[in-house]
Amino acid sequence: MRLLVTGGAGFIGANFVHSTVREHPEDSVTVLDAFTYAGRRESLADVEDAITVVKGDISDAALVAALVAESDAVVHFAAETHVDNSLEDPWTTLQTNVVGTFAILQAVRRHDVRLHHVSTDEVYGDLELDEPSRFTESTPYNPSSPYSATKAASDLLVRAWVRSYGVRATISNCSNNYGPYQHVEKFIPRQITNVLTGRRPKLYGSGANVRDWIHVDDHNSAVRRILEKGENGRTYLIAAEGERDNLTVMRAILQALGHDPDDFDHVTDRAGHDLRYAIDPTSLYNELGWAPKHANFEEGLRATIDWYRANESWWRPLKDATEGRYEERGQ
Ligand code: NAD
Ligand code: TDX
Repeated sequence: MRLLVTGGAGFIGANFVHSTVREHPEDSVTVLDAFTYAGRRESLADVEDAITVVKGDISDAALVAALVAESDAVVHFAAETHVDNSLEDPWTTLQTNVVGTFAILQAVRRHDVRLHHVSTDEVYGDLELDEPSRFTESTPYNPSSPYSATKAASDLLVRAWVRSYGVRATISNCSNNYGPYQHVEKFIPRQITNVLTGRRPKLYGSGANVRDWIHVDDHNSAVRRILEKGENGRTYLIAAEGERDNLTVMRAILQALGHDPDDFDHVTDRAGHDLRYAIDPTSLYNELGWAPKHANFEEGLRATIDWYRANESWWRPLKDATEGRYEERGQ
């Protein structure tokens, strides 16, 4: 397959490129990435000789059309992905997530190329802590933040292009990812690198908020399975039964790093902070026979901590600027 991977220099995209080069050497991979603050050539250094990297914006219709014309499938990861940034700068988020996805859709429509659109469980809004139900493919969309609203909009565009124009596309909505190459603005790497740089970790609010954690390699193996076996027009929910509240994850990180589990600061809560995400992944398990390989969260967390310890040269250049932005917001 000739694969076009948008956002391939970001966290999940770079891990997807690594696993594709490793497990599918018969594929050719072209990365299209704007190299925003979140995209890094260093994340692709190990595979740079095996792939083609194009620097460009997914909203650039002519560039996207030219690249799509030479591809068999597009795996669309590129997005503005941080909720806190989207609250501060909703325009950039809307431009990339909505207009960018529109440009991808027009190109795959014109050239009849298969698309897999990578989305998030945040489109469903949030759940109560004690609610027995979890998100399924039929849960109504109810996004809370500029990030999740624009991801929801992009999903709806994909559905409309399937129905109206016969575009061959699938969508996946995944829960919170963790693993190597995740930007230090995100919860888990932020706390690990705070400890490693002598800063105190920062918890929003009381830490009661629940996220449903999945290892990035499991997310990507599910994306690959959907790309190969998914039914056109379908939405698949990806998760690995990994619900944990933020306080529990915070304490696990501190303990794994040999610190007192209460050695952190409570900081200003996020505006509109979603309380709980939880996905029922049964239909993906049953229909596509997929299962996670890294379902032990504590083990995956320890391996991720080891990766950040061993790869300071990757994250160190990002750290001070990221913490500077958080400081300005009181977070
Ligand atoms: P990330 O922020 O680490 O990477 C995003 C990448 O997209 C970067 O390389 C960036 O340079 C690139 N990009 C941004 N704007 C662009 C533009 N206009 N044109 C071209 N490239 C652009 O994000 P991530 O965490 O790897 O997320 C990837 C995808 O997975 C996103 O669509 C996100 O919504 C989705 N997702 C993420 C998670 C998670 O926990 N991180 C969970 C579910 C779904
Ligand atoms: O310093 C922090 N302290 C803290 O308590 C940060 C950065 C976050 N948090 C909390 C907020 C959330 O409840 O931790 C939780 C996780 O926060 P993020 O890492 O910002 O992730 P979240 O907002 O849950 O969204 C993530 O998962 C779904 C990704 O950023 C999205 O792109 C993805 O769609």
